[in-house]
Amino acid sequence: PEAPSARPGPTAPVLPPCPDSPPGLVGRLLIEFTSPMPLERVQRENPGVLLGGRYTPPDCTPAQTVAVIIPFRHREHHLRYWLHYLHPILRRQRLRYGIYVINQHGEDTFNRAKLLNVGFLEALKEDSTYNCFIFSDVDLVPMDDRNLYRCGDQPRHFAIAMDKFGFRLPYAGYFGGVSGLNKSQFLRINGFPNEYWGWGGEDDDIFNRISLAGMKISRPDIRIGRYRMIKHDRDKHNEPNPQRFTKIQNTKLTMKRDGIGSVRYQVLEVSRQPLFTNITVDIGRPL
Ligand code: UD2
Ligand code: MN
Repeated sequence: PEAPSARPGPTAPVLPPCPDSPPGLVGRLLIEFTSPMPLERVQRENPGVLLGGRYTPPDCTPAQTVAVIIPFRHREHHLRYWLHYLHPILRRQRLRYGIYVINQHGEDTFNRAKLLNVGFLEALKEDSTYNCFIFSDVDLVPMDDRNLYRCGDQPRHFAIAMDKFGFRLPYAGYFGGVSGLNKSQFLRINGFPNEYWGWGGEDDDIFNRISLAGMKISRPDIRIGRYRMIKHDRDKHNEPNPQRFTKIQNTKLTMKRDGIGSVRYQVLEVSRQPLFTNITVDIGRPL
């Protein structure tokens, strides 16, 4: 019998590693949310995106595989803008990525951080090679494509200069909006809290977990980490959580028992759409 060839055949070219600074970035971008954004148009403009919202650069081999996780309920109109702006940006950044929309089933109180935990586990079930997890609100679009959606040797905070905060960091420990952790950073903090129901506090708890684990937040330059948030009213069933102020005092005690190791949920549907994977999940309700 013939010895198997060690060399890749002509159909499997070995691509060079993707460069640290991708060529062809645009820099500052014009972002607006006025003209309507039909999903068919977004699909037409992104023919290179594969079913489920997966993409791999055609010309180089990325060092990481990135799962973008979006907590979601009843924001279809925001999601269309997000997909319209982000797919081309992530493509120019030469990322290998997949988009996961984690849709909370039912009308009980919203729980952003628990949905993000679900996204981490479910993305890994889809593809065990994911090693970088970017957690993004559905209504946040970067205004500069040099804000690279990658993980580094410390947890990363991307959305540091938002229009709604006058393009400044609102406070030093702010970690909301868009953040990124690699797999080992995420596991080191036992993931995110599952017990923040309703609006607020969960991002500060995550910041506390990172500090308590001895890690430091890394951030882009303030001129590059700029974002637009689609203007919106507070959603139904996501009222400010009155327990948030006391809960964030207790992260040190709660993070050991409450996190990725204790998350309970039931996946109701996984559906691979042309531009994203939708995972509808029952995460229960506050005790
Ligand atoms: C801020 C933070 C956000 C989070 C939140 C408090 C910014 C830009 N973002 O967002 O990261 O810490 O405060 O919980 O400061 N969502 C739905 N459907 C709902 C409710 C929420 O899809 O019914 C998702 C969606 O992805 C949304 C995100 O949760 O972008 C955060 O909720 P928000 O946009 O209502 O809260 P906001 O803008 O004050
Ligand atoms: Mn918002």
